[in-house]
Amino acid sequence: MPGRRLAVLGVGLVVAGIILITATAAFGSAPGSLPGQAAPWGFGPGAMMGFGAANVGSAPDPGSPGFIAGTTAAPRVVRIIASDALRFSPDTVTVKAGETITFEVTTMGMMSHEFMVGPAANVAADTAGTPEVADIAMMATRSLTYTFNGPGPFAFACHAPGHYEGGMKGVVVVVP
Ligand SMILES: [Cu+2]
Repeated sequence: MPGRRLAVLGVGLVVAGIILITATAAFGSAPGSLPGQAAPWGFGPGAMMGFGAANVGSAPDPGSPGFIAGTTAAPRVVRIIASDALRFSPDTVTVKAGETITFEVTTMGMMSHEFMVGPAANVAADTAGTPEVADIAMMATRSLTYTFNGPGPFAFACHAPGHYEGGMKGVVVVVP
């Protein structure tokens, strides 16, 4: 019966369409990203540097095309991944003197991490009062905004037990 075959074909096309739409939606939000958050590994704005690049998802840094210095009104976003290997990626962040940066720190892995940023000596010593976000759990993102006044040196670190000793730290390079 030609009529029945056409009806079956029609249903098949609708099902194929739904599958296509679902697949597109799945690709649009990277695994691990939460609703309303930009994907930490970059299908969002700034992702053109490619999967696996250290600064995926971050705004252009000083010296890169499109760089806009962060201000207190409009901080520049730097995305950092914290891993089970006790590493931050990237582990070197370049800022312009006086810039305000919002660090968006995402944990990729099972371990919870912390993110402290400030004068290098205070970060190394885990000095009370140094800006910090804690309990960044698996696939969670927490942000911390900091203004880099003065020449530094500045650093960042995770002071979850054993992590700093395991090498979980990074440096902030200040350029004029
Ligand atoms: Cu850690």
